[in-house]
Parts: sequence; C-alpha cells; structure tokens
Amino acid sequence: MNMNQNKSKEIMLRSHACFPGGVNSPVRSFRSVGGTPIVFSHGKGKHLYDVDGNCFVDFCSSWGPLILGYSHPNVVSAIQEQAAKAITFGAPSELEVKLAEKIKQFIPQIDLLRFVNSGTEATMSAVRAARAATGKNKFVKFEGCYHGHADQFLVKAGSGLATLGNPSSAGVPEGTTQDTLTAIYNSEESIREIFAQYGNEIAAVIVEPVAANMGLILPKPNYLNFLRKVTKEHGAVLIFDEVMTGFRLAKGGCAEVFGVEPDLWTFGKIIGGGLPAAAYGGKKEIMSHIAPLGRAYQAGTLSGNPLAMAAGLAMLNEIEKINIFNLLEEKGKLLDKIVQQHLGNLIEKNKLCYTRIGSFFCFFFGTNQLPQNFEDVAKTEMSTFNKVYHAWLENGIYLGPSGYEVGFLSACIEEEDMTKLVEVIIEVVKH
Ligand code: KE4
Repeated sequence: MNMNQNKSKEIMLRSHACFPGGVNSPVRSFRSVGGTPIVFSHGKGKHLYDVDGNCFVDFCSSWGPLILGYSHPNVVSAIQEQAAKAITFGAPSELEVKLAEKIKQFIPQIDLLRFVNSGTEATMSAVRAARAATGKNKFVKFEGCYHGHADQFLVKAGSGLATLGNPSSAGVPEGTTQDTLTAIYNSEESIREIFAQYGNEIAAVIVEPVAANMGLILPKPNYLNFLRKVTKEHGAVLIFDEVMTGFRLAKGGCAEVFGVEPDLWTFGKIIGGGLPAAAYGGKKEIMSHIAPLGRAYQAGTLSGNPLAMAAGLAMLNEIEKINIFNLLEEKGKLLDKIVQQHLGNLIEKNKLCYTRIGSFFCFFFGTNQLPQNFEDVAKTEMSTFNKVYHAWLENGIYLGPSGYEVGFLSACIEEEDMTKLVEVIIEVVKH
C-alpha cells in the first residue's frame, strides 16, 4: 500500500522553489531515508496529520521539544494569553526571570544563565564563555556528537585518536576549525592523547552526556567522571550539551542521572515549549565573563522574548506537576518489555539491537552489538533502517527521517503504539 502523498508532493515542488533542497533544515529533506518529505498540517496529543489526511503516531516530538505531545492545552493557552499582551519587548520582562528561576530550581548548581534562540547559539556561546574564562583557544568535541551548525563545530574527525579539525562543511574556513580537537566518544585513550598533546591550550570539552545525534549511545560507566577529572586537572571547562537531554532525562539533568557536575550546561528544545528558546549557563566564575558583566560579547534581539518564556514556563510547570520523568520511565520500561517479547529472537539472530535511556530509544540494524562510538554506528545497516522507516510511515508511525537520530516517547504514547512500532520492524527484518 503506498500512502497518498499527492498534496505533500505538490507543496514540496513549491518548497524547492523557495528553500535550498526545499527545506529549512537539511535532515527534513528525507535525503537520508529516500522518498518525499511529509508535509504536516496539524497535530494533537500523540497524533500528527499531514496535508493528504494521513494520520501518524508521533515518536519524533519535533526533535524533542514536544515532550507533552502536540498542542498541550496549558502550553497553548499560555502562548495565547501572552501573545495578546506582548510578543516581544527587546527589554527585560518578569517572564524571563521566572523561567530562569524555574531552571535554577531544577538545577541549583547553575549560578547564572543566558537565554538565546537556538541550541547552536547556546553551544557557540558556551564555548566562547569558556575561552574567555580560561584565556585558551582550543576545545574538544566528540566525533558523532552534534552541537549545532556554528563553524567551529563543523569538523570531520581525521584518522587516529586525536585530530585537529578540518572543516566538514563548505563555507567554513580552516582558520575557524583549527582549534577544534575531535576525540572518540567513550574512548579514554583519545582524550588522554589530546590532553597529553595540547593540555594547557584547551579551554573546554563539550560533550553530549548521552549521545543522541549518532543514534543513541550511552556513556560507558564512569566515562563522564573521567572527563570531569581530566578537565579539572588541566583547568579546562566541562560543558554538558543538554539541548536534547535537558528536562527530558531527569529534573536535574544528566548531572543528576550520572552524578557528574559540569561547569556549564546548554539547553534548548523543551525550555522553549516548542518556541525558539535555548540557554547556556553554569558557574558564575565563567558566566561573569559574558557582556555586559565581562568582555565576551553575546547578544540577541529575541533572546528571552516573553512569548517563548511563557511557553517554556508552562511546559516546565506541567512536566513538574505530572512528574513526567517517572511517567516516561514507566513507558520506557514497557517498551523494553515489548521489544524483549517481540524482537528477542531477531536480536539473538544478530539482526538488530535496541537501546533506551528515559524517553529516548533507538534501534540499530545489522548487528546485536550496541555501538559505542560513531565508527561503530557507521558500520550498522542504515539501508535496513530506511526500509523499516518507510514501513513505519506506511503504518502510520512517524520518527525523524534519519538512522542517525533517535526515537522519543512523549507523555501521550500508549502501549498499542509501541507494539505497532515493534511489529512493523518484525515484518521488515524477519526475512
Ligand atoms: P538547534 O540550533 O537546532 O536549536 O540546536 C542544535 C543542537 C545542539 N545540541 C544538540 C545536542 C542537538 O541535538 C542540537 C540539534 N538537534 C537536532 C536533532 N538531533 C536538530 C534537528 C535539525 O537539525 O533539524
């Protein structure tokens, strides 16, 4: 059965006349999975509806923000109410203070923070703050971790354990990546090698404490403790990029989950309630270098705008009220059970593997050995993921269109949805 996508195709033709590749963010182009992108018209709770009238159960949550599902009434009414008062001031408002106080109530280790408008701005600014505070230029990222599209992050890892960054994107001059060092996720050796070679030049290590941009890869036991120890020894700032994990995995973030406290945090997605808002923050010794307190400049017309603040505040209040972390852990455990019941034999036959933490989940195909780093992920069968992906779509299930992304459980997902998600995999993989 081929899903009717006539209207999506017609609109995508117009999109190609407006945007590069017909999209406003590359992953949406379906280039990774093939076929025509789905053009959506509206969503409610766990359901997404496209312009052709197809209905999907959503496991993408718009890449994370919609942890409560689509158009949660409390978030919508907070936006409507605020919009009628003022959408943006470009000046202080109490709403930005209220959201910051709520974030600091969740994560009291954060002394100062700054709102920005995207995860990219948050991570870019966090590295700038670390450089200003340490007076050093180099920083370390990990192959396969994604921190947004600022020049300095767009590097490809070279061979060997530790490599100086060469641009992985056109339009990025070598000069802007020459201070970006790339390590191997979960590898202590590559970090030791980098610090042995560049130790006193390194301003920061930025890491996704749970990697969710190369499929889902958990840090090895004590790996984050190791990063904390090495950065402390060398006077480098440890930055947890929690744009994806923040306010999804635990109230106190990955610091609570893994018992490791970074110096700076970055957040996005959930804290804007679905509107553009993100933040970076942490120790005042570092954040006090940010203008106008310090000399590291960072600014933004719509930073802290009351509309996004109202949406973010409504969302954080709701996730606190319903204790979403326990609720999503229960749903996650149910998914584990369903996977074990229905996919156990396929896992034994080395056809796939599954991993989950909180409300993030991921299937890798062509192996039953969980990848530990990007190189491992690159060896999995993305062609099988793509086949499963299209079968999910045909069966009314929507995930982000790439095998390098993760699945999200929202508060609205039910047992029947998880069972269907898994049954589709059996149909494709059992042969
Ligand atoms: P944005 O600039 O897209 O708001 O955030 C960048 C970013 C930073 N850090 C992490 C850990 C992230 O995952 C992201 C962005 N996430 C991707 C999805 N994995 C955004 C999807 C897209 O690029 O369209």
